[in-house]
Amino acid sequence: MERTLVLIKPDGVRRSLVGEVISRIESKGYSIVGVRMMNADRSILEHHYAEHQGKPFYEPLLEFMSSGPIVALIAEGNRVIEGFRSLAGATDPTVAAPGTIRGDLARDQGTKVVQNIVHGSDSVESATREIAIFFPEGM
Ligand code: IDP
Ligand code: MG
Repeated sequence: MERTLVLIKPDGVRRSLVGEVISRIESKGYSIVGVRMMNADRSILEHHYAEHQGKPFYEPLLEFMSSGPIVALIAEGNRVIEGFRSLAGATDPTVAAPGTIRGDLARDQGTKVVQNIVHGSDSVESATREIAIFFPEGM
């Protein structure tokens, strides 16, 4: 069974959208098989966002992601990686389709980094890598 890593980012936690995000994942029919609330430290975020190192939004991204607690989730189901990316919507919340998490719940705040409520793994390889970062003891 396929698994993906979902993060509810600090903006989602601050705005009390943890239940809403989990509800959308469960309503779609996926199972939540792991959950962990945490304050992500810099080393965990550097590891998680290694592909973005050097980009102009990299430092603001790490700063934002460590600005408050996050919730890490493992969601499970056939094609859940693609399915959660579809539930999340486009990276830019201004143009993310209505009906998606980002399209319904986020907007451009004029910040250096886009605040868009959730992260979802984008491939089997990144899901495996990212789940190991946030759930090092396994799940
Ligand atoms: P994704 O979260 O939709 O997979 P990525 O390209 O992996 O998007 O980028 C990681 C995160 O970095 C995004 O979710 C968003 O918070 C932020 N980000 C991505 N591209 C930009 C940008 O062009 N400007 C500002 N922030 C960005
Ligand atoms: Mg990504």
